[in-house]
Amino acid sequence: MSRLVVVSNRVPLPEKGAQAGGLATALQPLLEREGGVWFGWSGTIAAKAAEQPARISHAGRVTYATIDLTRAEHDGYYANFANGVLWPLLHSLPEMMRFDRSDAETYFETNARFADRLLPLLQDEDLVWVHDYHFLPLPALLRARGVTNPVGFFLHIPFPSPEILALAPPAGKLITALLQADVIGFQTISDLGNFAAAATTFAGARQIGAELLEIDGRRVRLGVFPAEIDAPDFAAAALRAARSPTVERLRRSLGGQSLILGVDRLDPTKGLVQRLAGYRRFLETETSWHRRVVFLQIAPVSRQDVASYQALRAELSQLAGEINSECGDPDWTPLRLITRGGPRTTLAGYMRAARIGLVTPLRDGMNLVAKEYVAAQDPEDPGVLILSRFAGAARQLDAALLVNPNDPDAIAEAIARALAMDHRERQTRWRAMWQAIVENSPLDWGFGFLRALQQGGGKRSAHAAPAITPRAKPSLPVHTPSNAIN
Ligand code: ADQ
Repeated sequence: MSRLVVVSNRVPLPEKGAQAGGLATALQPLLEREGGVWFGWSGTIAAKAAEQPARISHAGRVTYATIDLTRAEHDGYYANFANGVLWPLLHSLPEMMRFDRSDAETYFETNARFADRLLPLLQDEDLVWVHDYHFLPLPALLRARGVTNPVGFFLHIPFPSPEILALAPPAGKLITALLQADVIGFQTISDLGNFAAAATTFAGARQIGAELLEIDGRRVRLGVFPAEIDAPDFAAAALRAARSPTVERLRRSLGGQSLILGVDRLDPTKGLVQRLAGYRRFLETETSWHRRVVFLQIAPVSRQDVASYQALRAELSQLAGEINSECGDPDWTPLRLITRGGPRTTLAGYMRAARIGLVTPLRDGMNLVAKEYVAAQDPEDPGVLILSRFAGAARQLDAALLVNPNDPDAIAEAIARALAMDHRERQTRWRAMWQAIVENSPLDWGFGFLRALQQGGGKRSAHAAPAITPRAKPSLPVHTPSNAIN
Protein backbone atom coordinates (compact mmCIF):
# COMPACT_ATOMS: atom_id res chain seq x y z
CA MET A 1 0.00 0.00 0.00
CA SER A 2 1.70 3.16 -1.18
CA ARG A 3 1.04 6.83 -1.11
CA LEU A 4 1.32 8.77 -4.35
CA VAL A 5 3.52 11.86 -4.48
CA VAL A 6 3.18 13.81 -7.72
CA VAL A 7 5.69 16.49 -8.68
CA SER A 8 4.85 18.97 -11.42
CA ASN A 9 5.90 22.55 -12.00
CA ARG A 10 2.40 24.00 -11.73
CA VAL A 11 0.12 22.69 -9.03
CA PRO A 12 -3.59 23.30 -9.60
CA LEU A 13 -4.25 24.85 -6.20
CA PRO A 14 -8.03 24.84 -5.71
CA GLU A 15 -8.09 28.53 -4.73
CA LYS A 16 -6.52 29.48 -8.09
CA GLY A 17 -9.36 27.98 -10.16
CA ALA A 18 -9.19 25.95 -13.39
CA GLN A 19 -6.13 26.36 -15.59
CA ALA A 20 -5.93 25.70 -19.33
CA GLY A 21 -3.48 22.89 -19.76
CA GLY A 22 -3.18 19.22 -20.50
CA LEU A 23 -1.13 18.14 -17.49
CA ALA A 24 -3.85 19.05 -14.99
CA THR A 25 -6.54 17.51 -17.23
CA ALA A 26 -4.60 14.26 -17.29
CA LEU A 27 -3.58 14.08 -13.62
CA GLN A 28 -6.38 15.62 -11.59
CA PRO A 29 -8.82 12.69 -11.74
CA LEU A 30 -6.15 10.30 -10.42
CA LEU A 31 -5.14 12.53 -7.52
CA GLU A 32 -8.73 13.33 -6.60
CA ARG A 33 -9.60 9.66 -6.46
CA GLU A 34 -6.46 8.19 -4.90
CA GLY A 35 -5.39 11.07 -2.76
CA GLY A 36 -1.74 11.84 -2.17
CA VAL A 37 0.63 14.76 -2.27
CA TRP A 38 0.90 17.20 -5.20
CA PHE A 39 4.15 19.14 -4.97
CA GLY A 40 5.48 21.98 -7.13
CA TRP A 41 5.55 25.72 -7.72
CA SER A 42 2.82 27.87 -6.16
CA GLY A 43 2.67 30.14 -9.21
CA THR A 44 3.91 33.01 -7.00
CA ILE A 45 7.13 34.96 -7.36
CA ALA A 46 8.58 35.93 -3.97
CA ALA A 47 11.10 38.64 -3.17
CA LYS A 48 13.66 36.13 -1.88
CA ALA A 49 14.02 32.36 -1.57
CA ALA A 50 12.18 31.19 1.50
CA GLU A 51 14.01 28.86 3.86
CA GLN A 52 10.72 27.56 5.24
CA PRO A 53 9.31 24.20 4.23
CA ALA A 54 6.76 23.87 1.43
CA ARG A 55 3.39 25.51 2.09
CA ILE A 56 0.77 22.85 2.79
CA SER A 57 -2.96 22.94 2.11
CA HIS A 58 -5.57 20.22 1.80
CA ALA A 59 -8.60 19.72 -0.42
CA GLY A 60 -10.47 16.44 -0.50
CA ARG A 61 -7.90 13.67 -0.35
CA VAL A 62 -5.12 15.76 -1.87
CA THR A 63 -2.37 17.51 0.06
CA TYR A 64 -0.95 20.39 -1.93
CA ALA A 65 2.64 21.35 -1.13
CA THR A 66 4.08 24.34 -2.93
CA ILE A 67 7.05 26.65 -2.87
CA ASP A 68 7.44 30.15 -4.33
CA LEU A 69 10.15 31.00 -6.85
CA THR A 70 12.39 34.03 -6.71
CA ARG A 71 12.43 36.32 -9.74
CA ALA A 72 15.87 34.96 -10.71
CA GLU A 73 14.66 31.35 -10.43
CA HIS A 74 11.51 32.12 -12.35
CA ASP A 75 13.43 33.76 -15.17
CA GLY A 76 16.33 31.32 -15.40
CA TYR A 77 14.67 28.00 -14.55
CA TYR A 78 11.13 28.50 -15.82
CA ALA A 79 10.94 31.19 -18.49
CA ASN A 80 14.38 30.94 -20.10
CA PHE A 81 15.58 27.37 -19.76
CA ALA A 82 12.44 25.20 -19.39
CA ASN A 83 10.28 27.24 -21.76
CA GLY A 84 12.94 28.99 -23.85
CA VAL A 85 15.24 26.01 -24.47
CA LEU A 86 13.71 22.66 -23.53
CA TRP A 87 10.15 23.32 -24.72
CA PRO A 88 11.11 24.28 -28.30
CA LEU A 89 13.92 21.75 -28.50
CA LEU A 90 11.83 18.80 -27.34
CA HIS A 91 9.21 19.86 -29.89
CA SER A 92 11.95 19.72 -32.57
CA LEU A 93 11.79 23.49 -33.12
CA PRO A 94 15.43 24.38 -32.38
CA GLU A 95 15.27 27.68 -34.28
CA MET A 96 13.06 28.97 -31.44
CA MET A 97 15.61 28.05 -28.78
CA ARG A 98 17.57 30.78 -26.91
CA PHE A 99 20.36 29.22 -24.86
CA ASP A 100 22.36 30.91 -22.12
CA ARG A 101 24.60 28.93 -19.80
CA SER A 102 23.56 30.86 -16.71
CA ASP A 103 19.90 29.87 -17.31
CA ALA A 104 20.92 26.22 -17.45
CA GLU A 105 22.77 26.64 -14.15
CA THR A 106 19.72 28.27 -12.55
CA TYR A 107 17.59 25.40 -13.88
CA PHE A 108 19.76 22.80 -12.12
CA GLU A 109 19.97 24.91 -8.92
CA THR A 110 16.21 25.43 -8.80
CA ASN A 111 15.64 21.72 -9.33
CA ALA A 112 17.95 21.16 -6.36
CA ARG A 113 15.85 23.53 -4.24
CA PHE A 114 12.69 21.64 -5.23
CA ALA A 115 14.44 18.40 -4.22
CA ASP A 116 15.42 19.90 -0.84
CA ARG A 117 11.86 21.00 -0.14
CA LEU A 118 10.35 17.70 -1.26
CA LEU A 119 12.66 15.57 0.85
CA PRO A 120 11.03 16.17 4.28
CA LEU A 121 7.61 15.37 2.81
CA LEU A 122 8.54 11.88 1.66
CA GLN A 123 7.60 8.73 3.51
CA ASP A 124 9.18 5.31 3.22
CA GLU A 125 6.53 3.67 1.06
CA ASP A 126 5.78 6.58 -1.25
CA LEU A 127 5.70 6.27 -5.01
CA VAL A 128 7.21 9.44 -6.44
CA TRP A 129 5.91 10.45 -9.88
CA VAL A 130 7.73 13.38 -11.49
CA HIS A 131 6.19 15.19 -14.47
CA ASP A 132 7.57 16.92 -17.49
CA TYR A 133 10.54 18.84 -18.83
CA HIS A 134 10.81 21.25 -15.91
CA PHE A 135 12.21 18.44 -13.78
CA LEU A 136 14.52 16.34 -15.96
CA PRO A 137 17.34 16.37 -13.33
CA LEU A 138 15.07 15.76 -10.33
CA PRO A 139 15.43 11.93 -10.19
CA ALA A 140 19.22 12.24 -9.76
CA LEU A 141 18.87 15.09 -7.27
CA LEU A 142 16.51 12.97 -5.16
CA ARG A 143 18.87 9.98 -5.30
CA ALA A 144 21.75 12.24 -4.25
CA ARG A 145 19.72 13.10 -1.16
CA GLY A 146 19.24 9.46 -0.25
CA VAL A 147 15.78 8.86 -1.68
CA THR A 148 15.44 5.16 -2.44
CA ASN A 149 11.71 5.14 -3.18
CA PRO A 150 10.50 4.16 -6.64
CA VAL A 151 10.76 7.28 -8.80
CA GLY A 152 8.86 7.49 -12.08
CA PHE A 153 8.98 10.21 -14.69
CA PHE A 154 6.45 11.03 -17.41
CA LEU A 155 7.15 13.34 -20.32
CA HIS A 156 3.96 15.03 -21.55
CA ILE A 157 5.64 16.52 -24.61
CA PRO A 158 7.53 14.85 -27.48
CA PHE A 159 11.14 13.68 -27.33
CA PRO A 160 13.31 14.64 -30.33
CA SER A 161 16.07 12.78 -32.16
CA PRO A 162 19.54 12.79 -30.51
CA GLU A 163 20.84 15.20 -33.19
CA ILE A 164 18.28 17.82 -32.18
CA LEU A 165 18.70 17.21 -28.46
CA ALA A 166 22.45 17.70 -28.82
CA LEU A 167 21.81 21.36 -29.71
CA ALA A 168 21.30 22.09 -25.99
CA PRO A 169 24.74 21.93 -24.38
CA PRO A 170 23.69 20.15 -21.17
CA ALA A 171 21.93 17.34 -23.08
CA GLY A 172 24.18 14.58 -21.71
CA LYS A 173 23.90 15.84 -18.13
CA LEU A 174 20.10 16.03 -18.38
CA ILE A 175 19.71 12.51 -19.76
CA THR A 176 22.15 11.01 -17.27
CA ALA A 177 20.24 12.64 -14.40
CA LEU A 178 16.86 11.51 -15.70
CA LEU A 179 18.13 7.93 -15.97
CA GLN A 180 18.11 7.79 -12.16
CA ALA A 181 14.34 7.24 -12.43
CA ASP A 182 13.10 3.65 -12.37
CA VAL A 183 10.41 4.08 -15.03
CA ILE A 184 10.29 6.73 -17.75
CA GLY A 185 7.02 7.13 -19.66
CA PHE A 186 6.31 8.72 -23.04
CA GLN A 187 3.26 9.56 -25.13
CA THR A 188 4.27 7.58 -28.23
CA ILE A 189 6.61 4.82 -29.31
CA SER A 190 8.69 7.23 -31.40
CA ASP A 191 9.32 9.44 -28.35
CA LEU A 192 10.43 6.32 -26.50
CA GLY A 193 12.71 5.30 -29.38
CA ASN A 194 14.28 8.75 -29.54
CA PHE A 195 14.91 8.72 -25.81
CA ALA A 196 16.50 5.26 -25.92
CA ALA A 197 18.79 6.51 -28.69
CA ALA A 198 19.71 9.61 -26.65
CA ALA A 199 20.36 7.49 -23.54
CA THR A 200 22.79 5.26 -25.42
CA THR A 201 24.40 8.18 -27.28
CA PHE A 202 24.83 10.65 -24.42
CA ALA A 203 24.77 8.65 -21.20
CA GLY A 204 26.38 5.31 -22.06
CA ALA A 205 23.19 3.33 -21.38
CA ARG A 206 22.76 -0.03 -23.07
CA GLN A 207 19.43 -1.04 -24.59
CA ILE A 208 18.75 -4.60 -23.42
CA GLY A 209 15.11 -4.86 -24.51
CA ALA A 210 12.55 -2.89 -26.50
CA GLU A 211 11.59 -1.04 -23.33
CA LEU A 212 14.56 -1.70 -21.09
CA LEU A 213 17.84 0.13 -20.60
CA GLU A 214 20.79 -0.79 -18.43
CA ILE A 215 23.14 1.77 -16.94
CA ASP A 216 25.73 1.27 -14.19
CA GLY A 217 24.29 -2.18 -13.49
CA ARG A 218 20.79 -0.75 -12.95
CA ARG A 219 17.72 -1.27 -15.12
CA VAL A 220 15.53 1.57 -16.28
CA ARG A 221 12.17 0.66 -17.67
CA LEU A 222 10.67 2.72 -20.52
CA GLY A 223 6.99 2.67 -21.48
CA VAL A 224 4.36 4.25 -23.72
CA PHE A 225 1.38 5.70 -21.85
CA PRO A 226 -0.75 7.94 -24.11
CA ALA A 227 -2.57 10.59 -22.06
CA GLU A 228 -6.33 10.13 -22.14
CA ILE A 229 -9.60 11.88 -21.40
CA ASP A 230 -12.79 10.48 -19.93
CA ALA A 231 -14.68 10.45 -23.23
CA PRO A 232 -18.18 9.47 -21.98
CA ASP A 233 -17.93 12.07 -19.23
CA PHE A 234 -16.81 14.77 -21.66
CA ALA A 235 -19.59 13.75 -24.08
CA ALA A 236 -22.17 14.20 -21.32
CA ALA A 237 -20.71 17.60 -20.41
CA ALA A 238 -20.84 18.66 -24.06
CA LEU A 239 -24.47 17.61 -24.37
CA ARG A 240 -25.41 19.56 -21.23
CA ALA A 241 -23.40 22.61 -22.26
CA ALA A 242 -24.91 22.62 -25.75
CA ARG A 243 -28.21 23.65 -24.13
CA SER A 244 -26.64 26.38 -22.00
CA PRO A 245 -27.35 30.06 -22.68
CA THR A 246 -23.65 30.72 -23.51
CA VAL A 247 -23.49 28.09 -26.22
CA GLU A 248 -26.96 29.01 -27.42
CA ARG A 249 -25.75 32.60 -27.86
CA LEU A 250 -22.82 31.41 -29.96
CA ARG A 251 -25.14 29.30 -32.11
CA ARG A 252 -27.50 32.22 -32.64
CA SER A 253 -24.60 34.47 -33.61
CA LEU A 254 -23.70 32.04 -36.39
CA GLY A 255 -27.04 32.53 -38.11
CA GLY A 256 -26.81 29.11 -39.79
CA GLN A 257 -23.15 29.43 -40.82
CA SER A 258 -20.88 26.42 -40.25
CA LEU A 259 -18.49 26.76 -37.32
CA ILE A 260 -14.83 25.86 -37.53
CA LEU A 261 -13.30 25.73 -34.05
CA GLY A 262 -9.74 25.81 -32.71
CA VAL A 263 -8.97 25.59 -28.96
CA ASP A 264 -5.33 25.83 -27.92
CA ARG A 265 -3.15 27.54 -25.39
CA LEU A 266 -1.54 30.46 -27.21
CA ASP A 267 1.73 28.64 -27.85
CA PRO A 268 4.18 28.60 -30.79
CA THR A 269 4.04 24.79 -31.02
CA LYS A 270 0.30 24.81 -31.64
CA GLY A 271 0.76 26.00 -35.24
CA LEU A 272 -1.60 28.97 -34.91
CA VAL A 273 0.16 31.21 -37.43
CA GLN A 274 0.22 28.40 -39.99
CA ARG A 275 -3.41 27.59 -39.19
CA LEU A 276 -4.53 31.14 -39.88
CA ALA A 277 -2.51 31.05 -43.13
CA GLY A 278 -4.37 27.85 -44.07
CA TYR A 279 -7.74 29.42 -43.32
CA ARG A 280 -6.81 32.47 -45.33
CA ARG A 281 -5.82 30.24 -48.27
CA PHE A 282 -9.20 28.52 -47.94
CA LEU A 283 -11.01 31.88 -48.05
CA GLU A 284 -9.01 32.94 -51.10
CA THR A 285 -9.58 29.74 -53.07
CA GLU A 286 -13.06 28.65 -51.93
CA THR A 287 -15.02 31.86 -52.34
CA SER A 288 -18.32 29.99 -52.56
CA TRP A 289 -18.01 29.40 -48.82
CA HIS A 290 -17.93 33.12 -48.01
CA ARG A 291 -20.69 34.06 -45.58
CA ARG A 292 -21.38 30.35 -44.97
CA VAL A 293 -18.56 29.69 -42.54
CA VAL A 294 -16.96 31.26 -39.45
CA PHE A 295 -13.69 30.25 -37.80
CA LEU A 296 -13.59 30.71 -34.01
CA GLN A 297 -10.10 30.35 -32.56
CA ILE A 298 -9.99 30.31 -28.77
CA ALA A 299 -6.38 30.75 -27.67
CA PRO A 300 -6.08 31.64 -23.98
CA VAL A 301 -2.84 33.49 -23.39
CA SER A 302 -0.19 31.37 -21.80
CA ARG A 303 3.36 32.05 -20.50
CA GLN A 304 3.11 35.78 -21.18
CA ASP A 305 6.30 36.23 -19.18
CA VAL A 306 8.19 34.52 -22.04
CA ALA A 307 9.12 36.99 -24.81
CA SER A 308 8.38 34.69 -27.76
CA TYR A 309 4.84 34.16 -26.44
CA GLN A 310 4.20 37.91 -26.31
CA ALA A 311 5.50 38.23 -29.87
CA LEU A 312 3.22 35.41 -31.01
CA ARG A 313 0.20 37.08 -29.46
CA ALA A 314 0.94 40.30 -31.36
CA GLU A 315 1.52 38.41 -34.62
CA LEU A 316 -1.76 36.52 -34.33
CA SER A 317 -3.72 39.69 -33.62
CA GLN A 318 -2.21 41.28 -36.70
CA LEU A 319 -2.93 38.25 -38.90
CA ALA A 320 -6.49 38.06 -37.65
CA GLY A 321 -6.98 41.73 -38.45
CA GLU A 322 -5.63 41.22 -41.95
CA ILE A 323 -7.84 38.21 -42.63
CA ASN A 324 -10.96 40.04 -41.52
CA SER A 325 -10.15 43.28 -43.29
CA GLU A 326 -9.02 41.69 -46.53
CA CYS A 327 -11.29 38.63 -46.83
CA GLY A 328 -14.35 39.84 -44.87
CA ASP A 329 -17.28 41.95 -45.92
CA PRO A 330 -19.19 44.72 -44.16
CA ASP A 331 -21.74 42.14 -43.07
CA TRP A 332 -19.42 39.18 -42.53
CA THR A 333 -16.45 38.60 -40.20
CA PRO A 334 -14.80 35.32 -41.19
CA LEU A 335 -12.53 34.96 -38.14
CA ARG A 336 -13.08 35.41 -34.42
CA LEU A 337 -9.91 35.27 -32.35
CA ILE A 338 -10.41 35.16 -28.59
CA THR A 339 -7.39 35.16 -26.29
CA ARG A 340 -9.31 34.50 -23.08
CA GLY A 341 -10.15 31.04 -21.85
CA GLY A 342 -13.41 29.84 -20.42
CA PRO A 343 -14.71 26.92 -18.41
CA ARG A 344 -13.82 23.56 -19.95
CA THR A 345 -17.52 22.64 -19.97
CA THR A 346 -18.38 25.67 -22.11
CA LEU A 347 -15.60 24.67 -24.49
CA ALA A 348 -17.20 21.24 -24.68
CA GLY A 349 -20.46 22.86 -25.81
CA TYR A 350 -18.65 24.94 -28.44
CA MET A 351 -16.95 21.78 -29.69
CA ARG A 352 -20.31 20.08 -30.11
CA ALA A 353 -21.59 23.05 -32.08
CA ALA A 354 -18.60 23.01 -34.46
CA ARG A 355 -18.77 21.36 -37.87
CA ILE A 356 -14.97 21.20 -37.93
CA GLY A 357 -12.41 20.84 -35.15
CA LEU A 358 -9.16 22.33 -36.42
CA VAL A 359 -6.25 20.93 -34.40
CA THR A 360 -2.98 21.53 -36.21
CA PRO A 361 0.00 21.72 -33.84
CA LEU A 362 3.45 21.73 -35.46
CA ARG A 363 4.23 18.99 -32.98
CA ASP A 364 2.42 17.86 -29.84
CA GLY A 365 3.06 15.17 -27.25
CA MET A 366 -0.55 14.01 -27.41
CA ASN A 367 -3.12 16.85 -27.74
CA LEU A 368 -6.14 16.23 -25.57
CA VAL A 369 -8.23 18.85 -27.38
CA ALA A 370 -8.38 16.51 -30.40
CA LYS A 371 -9.78 13.74 -28.20
CA GLU A 372 -12.20 16.17 -26.54
CA TYR A 373 -13.51 17.33 -29.92
CA VAL A 374 -14.29 13.73 -30.88
CA ALA A 375 -15.96 13.04 -27.53
CA ALA A 376 -18.11 16.19 -27.78
CA GLN A 377 -19.76 15.30 -31.09
CA ASP A 378 -23.38 14.35 -31.61
CA PRO A 379 -23.13 10.69 -32.75
CA GLU A 380 -26.10 11.21 -35.09
CA ASP A 381 -24.54 14.22 -36.79
CA PRO A 382 -20.84 14.41 -35.97
CA GLY A 383 -18.40 17.05 -37.16
CA VAL A 384 -15.03 16.42 -38.78
CA LEU A 385 -11.66 16.51 -37.01
CA ILE A 386 -8.77 17.97 -38.99
CA LEU A 387 -5.63 16.88 -37.15
CA SER A 388 -1.91 17.45 -37.51
CA ARG A 389 -0.09 14.25 -38.34
CA PHE A 390 2.60 15.44 -35.88
CA ALA A 391 0.35 15.29 -32.80
CA GLY A 392 0.73 12.14 -30.70
CA ALA A 393 -3.07 11.84 -30.89
CA ALA A 394 -2.84 11.17 -34.64
CA ARG A 395 -1.76 7.59 -33.86
CA GLN A 396 -5.07 6.80 -32.19
CA LEU A 397 -7.20 9.23 -34.24
CA ASP A 398 -6.04 8.18 -37.69
CA ALA A 399 -9.61 8.39 -38.99
CA ALA A 400 -9.36 12.19 -38.77
CA LEU A 401 -8.39 14.21 -41.84
CA LEU A 402 -4.64 14.21 -41.19
CA VAL A 403 -2.69 17.19 -42.46
CA ASN A 404 0.82 18.56 -42.49
CA PRO A 405 0.42 21.71 -40.35
CA ASN A 406 3.23 23.49 -42.22
CA ASP A 407 1.30 23.41 -45.48
CA PRO A 408 -1.43 26.10 -45.71
CA ASP A 409 -2.76 24.55 -48.94
CA ALA A 410 -3.20 21.19 -47.20
CA ILE A 411 -5.13 22.90 -44.38
CA ALA A 412 -7.27 24.79 -46.91
CA GLU A 413 -8.03 21.59 -48.85
CA ALA A 414 -8.91 19.71 -45.68
CA ILE A 415 -11.33 22.46 -44.61
CA ALA A 416 -13.05 22.37 -48.01
CA ARG A 417 -13.20 18.57 -47.90
CA ALA A 418 -14.59 18.53 -44.37
CA LEU A 419 -17.30 21.07 -45.18
CA ALA A 420 -18.38 19.03 -48.21
CA MET A 421 -18.16 15.63 -46.48
CA ASP A 422 -21.34 13.59 -46.63
CA HIS A 423 -23.13 12.37 -43.52
CA ARG A 424 -22.08 8.74 -43.98
CA GLU A 425 -18.38 9.46 -44.18
CA ARG A 426 -18.56 11.81 -41.20
CA GLN A 427 -20.21 9.09 -39.13
CA THR A 428 -17.83 6.36 -40.25
CA ARG A 429 -14.79 8.45 -39.37
CA TRP A 430 -16.28 9.61 -36.08
CA ARG A 431 -17.20 6.06 -34.98
CA ALA A 432 -13.65 4.85 -35.62
CA MET A 433 -12.26 7.72 -33.53
CA TRP A 434 -14.79 7.25 -30.74
CA GLN A 435 -13.85 3.55 -30.55
CA ALA A 436 -10.21 4.57 -30.25
CA ILE A 437 -10.81 6.70 -27.13
CA VAL A 438 -13.93 5.44 -25.39
CA GLU A 439 -12.34 2.53 -23.51
CA ASN A 440 -9.56 4.67 -22.06
CA SER A 441 -9.53 7.18 -19.23
CA PRO A 442 -7.12 9.38 -17.28
CA LEU A 443 -7.44 6.91 -14.41
CA ASP A 444 -6.38 3.99 -16.58
CA TRP A 445 -3.50 6.09 -17.86
CA GLY A 446 -2.37 6.91 -14.33
CA PHE A 447 -2.81 3.41 -12.97
CA GLY A 448 -1.02 1.97 -16.01
CA PHE A 449 2.01 4.09 -15.20
CA LEU A 450 1.90 3.43 -11.46
CA ARG A 451 1.60 -0.30 -12.00
CA ALA A 452 4.75 -0.18 -14.11
CA LEU A 453 6.41 1.84 -11.36
CA GLN A 454 5.39 -0.62 -8.67
CA GLN A 455 6.68 -3.52 -10.74
CA GLY A 456 9.77 -1.86 -12.16
CA GLY A 457 10.89 0.32 -9.31
CA GLY A 458 11.65 -1.81 -6.30
CA LYS A 459 12.99 -0.14 -3.17
CA ARG A 460 16.71 0.55 -3.40
CA SER A 461 19.11 -0.67 -0.76
CA ALA A 462 19.97 2.53 1.12
CA HIS A 463 17.53 4.03 3.61
CA ALA A 464 14.93 6.60 2.65
CA ALA A 465 14.62 10.04 4.16
CA PRO A 466 12.71 10.22 7.46
CA ALA A 467 8.96 10.54 7.14
CA ILE A 468 7.58 13.70 8.65
CA THR A 469 4.37 14.23 6.70
CA PRO A 470 1.56 14.73 9.19
CA ARG A 471 -1.16 13.07 7.12
CA ALA A 472 -2.25 9.46 7.38
CA LYS A 473 -1.38 7.42 4.32
CA PRO A 474 -4.18 6.89 1.81
CA SER A 475 -3.84 3.58 0.04
CA LEU A 476 -3.01 3.09 -3.60
CA PRO A 477 -4.77 -0.09 -4.63
CA VAL A 478 -3.14 -2.16 -7.34
CA HIS A 479 -5.60 -1.66 -10.17
CA THR A 480 -5.61 -3.53 -13.42
CA PRO A 481 -6.36 -1.04 -16.19
CA SER A 482 -8.48 -2.10 -19.12
CA ASN A 483 -5.95 -0.66 -21.55
CA ALA A 484 -2.53 -1.62 -20.31
CA ILE A 485 -0.44 -0.07 -23.01
CA ASN A 486 3.19 -0.78 -22.49
P1 ADQ B 1 -1.15 21.11 -23.52
O1 ADQ B 1 -0.05 21.60 -24.39
O2 ADQ B 1 -1.70 22.06 -22.54
O3 ADQ B 1 -0.76 19.77 -22.76
P2 ADQ B 1 -3.57 19.66 -24.60
O4 ADQ B 1 -3.20 18.23 -24.51
O5 ADQ B 1 -4.35 19.98 -25.82
O6 ADQ B 1 -2.31 20.65 -24.58
O7 ADQ B 1 -4.42 20.01 -23.32
C1 ADQ B 1 -5.06 21.24 -23.12
C2 ADQ B 1 -6.15 21.04 -22.07
O8 ADQ B 1 -6.50 22.30 -21.52
C3 ADQ B 1 -7.41 20.42 -22.63
O9 ADQ B 1 -7.94 19.51 -21.72
C4 ADQ B 1 -8.34 21.62 -22.80
O10 ADQ B 1 -9.72 21.34 -22.72
C5 ADQ B 1 -7.91 22.48 -21.66
N1 ADQ B 1 -8.17 23.87 -21.98
C6 ADQ B 1 -7.83 24.52 -23.08
N2 ADQ B 1 -8.28 25.80 -23.03
C7 ADQ B 1 -8.90 25.91 -21.87
C8 ADQ B 1 -9.56 26.96 -21.22
N3 ADQ B 1 -9.68 28.13 -21.79
N4 ADQ B 1 -10.05 26.73 -20.00
C9 ADQ B 1 -9.94 25.53 -19.43
N5 ADQ B 1 -9.33 24.50 -20.00
C10 ADQ B 1 -8.82 24.68 -21.19
C11 ADQ B 1 0.47 19.02 -22.56
C12 ADQ B 1 1.12 18.53 -23.84
C13 ADQ B 1 0.13 17.73 -24.66
C14 ADQ B 1 -0.45 16.59 -23.83
C15 ADQ B 1 -0.93 17.07 -22.47
C16 ADQ B 1 -1.30 15.92 -21.55
O11 ADQ B 1 1.64 19.62 -24.59
O12 ADQ B 1 0.72 17.22 -25.84
O13 ADQ B 1 -1.56 16.02 -24.52
O14 ADQ B 1 0.06 17.85 -21.81
O15 ADQ B 1 -0.29 14.99 -21.44
